[in-house]
Amino acid sequence: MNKPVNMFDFLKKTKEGIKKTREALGSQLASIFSRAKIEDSLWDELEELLITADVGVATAAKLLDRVKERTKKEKVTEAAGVRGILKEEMVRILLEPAASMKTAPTAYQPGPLPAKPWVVMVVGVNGSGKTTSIAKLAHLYRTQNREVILAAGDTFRAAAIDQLKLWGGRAGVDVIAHQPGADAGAVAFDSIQAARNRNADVLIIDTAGRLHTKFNLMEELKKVRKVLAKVDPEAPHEALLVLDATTGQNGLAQASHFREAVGITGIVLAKLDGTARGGIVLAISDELKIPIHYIGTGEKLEDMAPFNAREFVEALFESNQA
Ligand SMILES: Nc1nc2c(ncn2[C@@H]2O[C@H](COP(=O)(O)OP(=O)(O)OP(=O)(O)O)[C@@H](O)[C@H]2O)c(=O)[nH]1
Ligand SMILES: [Mg+2]
Repeated sequence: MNKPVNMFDFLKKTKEGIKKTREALGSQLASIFSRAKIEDSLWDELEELLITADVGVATAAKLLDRVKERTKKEKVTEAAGVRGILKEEMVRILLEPAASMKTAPTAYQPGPLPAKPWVVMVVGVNGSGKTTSIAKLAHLYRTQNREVILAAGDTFRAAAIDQLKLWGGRAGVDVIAHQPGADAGAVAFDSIQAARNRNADVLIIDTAGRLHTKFNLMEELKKVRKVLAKVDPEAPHEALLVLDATTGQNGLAQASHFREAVGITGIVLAKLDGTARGGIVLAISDELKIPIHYIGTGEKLEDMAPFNAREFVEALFESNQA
């Protein structure tokens, strides 16, 4: 069993993971809210800051509209009061997608999973952080002593199979793989059979991020999905889309293709530590309406935390009190 996780560690990881964002936003937020009274320039400065932080033009406008409305309704006159409302409205936007979707159990929580094997398919464009995130997830499941099997469904590159095996070794889990160039559907079929035969708790399937055309890629993902469903009509129980936080708004456009092809249930936002524009979480929640389940906070096996909207927003504003 991998060392159990402590919820406090997750908070620490979240704070470390958004260090760059906090550094970029903290002093500016402090200066915006240091004024005594609310004036027009406060709203302009806030909007500009949110857009710089990658919140996105539409989401920033929506957020500020809600904050302004409440400020008026609640007769708030101090800038400090606006700060509190802003935090609450940010949390609200971040929680909205989860409210409209079936929530999946999280990897680090104890207790039995609703299906055995619990099948997780992981998709995303090339280089977004899929393979690394799979290893991190496997590690989280292992902290609860669950038997995990990984499937090397990215058969497109030989190096991808070796990379997954390397990570599997680090996380202490087995990898089902075929030869490079093999059919990804066949790997999916073998892996779900193997997971059943071995009585594994969790099966996580890596997929290719790059094929000759986007059409081929989406067709391959659909096929993997279909093969899994033949063995277990409920599978995959989760389809996680890995987005690279450093690509910002550009990453959002990709999501719709993956959503159509595989029906995304949640997002893993990788490389959040690599950007000062962590406001992208708000754009993702508001524009894609898909809940963010996990954030990637570094390159190591342990560098992943569950996404907690309240903690995230608190951490974002914390540097501002220093
Ligand atoms: N700093 C940081 N780097 C990360 C994180 N997640 C992944 N990376 C790095 O991003 C790069 C790509 O990660 P991979 O896991 O190989 O991405 P992939 O989506 O599997 O890539 P392909 O298989 O080529 O499509 C690697 O150098 C990782 O170390 C993260 O949360 N933080
Ligand atoms: Mg990969």
